[in-house]
Formats: sequence, C-alpha cells, structure tokens
Amino acid sequence: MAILQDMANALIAGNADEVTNLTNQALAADIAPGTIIKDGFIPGMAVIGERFKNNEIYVPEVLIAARAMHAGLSIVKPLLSEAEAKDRLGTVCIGTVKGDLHDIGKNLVAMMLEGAGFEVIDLGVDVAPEKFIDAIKEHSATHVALSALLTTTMVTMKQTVQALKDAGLKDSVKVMVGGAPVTQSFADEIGADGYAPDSSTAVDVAKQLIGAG
Ligand code: B1M
Repeated sequence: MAILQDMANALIAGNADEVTNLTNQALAADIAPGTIIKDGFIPGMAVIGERFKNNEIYVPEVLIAARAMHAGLSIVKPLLSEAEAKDRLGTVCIGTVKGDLHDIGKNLVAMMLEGAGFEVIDLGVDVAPEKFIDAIKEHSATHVALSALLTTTMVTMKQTVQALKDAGLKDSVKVMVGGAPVTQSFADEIGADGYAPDSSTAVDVAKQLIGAG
C-alpha cells in the first residue's frame, strides 16, 4: 500500500510529523495497527538498520529515525494492545545489564519485538540480575533479552544467566543476548538460548525460541 511505503520513507527520513500524519491517515483508512507496524515501521527501521550496519549512516540518524518510529508507535500501540492482546506471541523482559548505560540498541530491539507482537517490559539500563528475576516472575515472562555494549559488562551478562539458573528460572524463560561485543560463541559459552546480532534478527530468534518462527 502506497501510504505504508510513504510511512516507511518518512521514518527513514526521520520526519516524525509526517510519520504521525500518515499513521493517523492509515488508521482513518481502516488499516490495522499491526499492519502499520509490520508494513510501515518495520521495513523503514530495517532500511535504517541496514544503512547503519553498512556505515552509510551514523548514530544520530538512527536516533532520529527511532524517534520518528516512536511518534507513530505511540499512536498505534494502545490500539494494538486492544486489538491484538490475545495474539501476543509472548512477554519479553529486556534490559541493559548492570554496569552498562548504553540503551540505543536495546531500545531498538525492544521496539522491533513490540512491533512483532511481543509484550515488552523494558527494565532500562544498569539492570541487576535480581531485577531481571523479579520482573520475569512478576510478568510471567516467556523471554528475557540482555543487552551489553561493553566488554566489561559481558561478564555481568554471564552472572545474570547464572542468577537465572540459581533462581530456577532458566528452564522456564528463554534467554536471549545481544550487543556489539557479544557473539554466538559467547552466548553458547554462558548458556544463553539465543543470540541476535541486530534488532531484526532478535525478532526472528525470539520467535524461533518458542516455535513461532
Ligand atoms: Co559508549 N562505548 N561508552 N557510549 N558507545 C562504545 C560501546 C565503544 C565501542 C566506543 C569505542 O570505544 N569505540 C566503547 C566500548 C569498548 C569496549 O568495551 N570494547 C564504549 C565505551 C568505552 C564507553 C564508556 C566507558 C566511555 C567512557 O566513559 N570512558 C562509557 C561507558 C558508560 C557505561 O555504560 N557505564 C560510554 C558511554 C557512552 C555514551 C553515554 C556517551 C553513549 C551511550 C548513549 C546511550 O546509549 N543512551 C555511548 C555511545 C553512543 C557509544 C557508541 C558510539 C554507539 C553505541 C550505539 O548506540 N550504537 C559505541 C561505539 C559503536 O558501537 N560504534 C560505544 C547504535 C546501536 C543501534 O547499536 O547498541 O550495537 P548497538 O545495538 C545493535 C546490536 O548490537 C543489537 O541490536 C542493536 C540494533 O541493531 N543489540 C541486541 C543490542 N542489544 C541487543 C540485545 C539483544 C539482541 C540484540 O537481546 C537479545
């Protein structure tokens, strides 16, 4: 649909006002909230992710595009909850591990997961293992997603996975890890169930882990 392509283009251009206008127009034209996310926001963010990966754009452009996506998401999110609450794929508790304050990538992963139909509980940055454990219990989470951007906080990631094991939660929640210094072999080493190098893959991995991919 042309309006969704326009929306993706506006998001890529970082034009939050245009994304807002087009989102309202799409809703007025009876396009479902989930379709707006799936065929408008996600393709736009996928282009941004790809350009960022290829060093064609840098962090400020990513942030501006993410802000434009948030402008649209804030409109469709309440409607999505109402319309598609029963179809939620699962609940993901996500956070940047203790000692680490980087949240740009984590926020993108959270947005993509949300857009893909997961309920996302964002615990923020500098999240201690106990806080993850409390949130998993409180929200009956199906997944926990840990982000780390520093080689020093990869250690905390390992400690968090161990804390989940000690709390007896490791078998009931799927543990996903990611962040620039994190690799598949590190994920395997610490006993994580899944690793994703980027936010789009994070969605695929989250789905695969519950057999929905
Ligand atoms: Co920091 N920083 N930083 N920093 N910073 C890095 C990470 C660094 C590589 C820069 C460098 O030296 N070249 C370096 C780490 C070196 C290392 O450990 N090997 C570094 C450093 C050293 C530091 C400080 C220690 C600097 C200092 O104070 N001396 C300090 C640490 C503070 C702390 O955390 N305790 C620090 C601080 C900061 C700022 C506050 C200034 C700012 C963060 C702002 C914010 O996040 N709100 C910042 C920034 C912006 C960066 C860089 C430039 C960009 C990070 C970023 O946002 N990338 C970064 C250099 C770089 O990466 N080029 C750097 C964009 C983002 C979209 O990508 O986060 O990788 P990314 O997320 C991707 C994937 O990794 C993946 O999906 C995302 C989207 O595709 N992903 C996941 C991420 N989390 C996931 C979780 C998942 C799955 C996938 O779960 C399943």
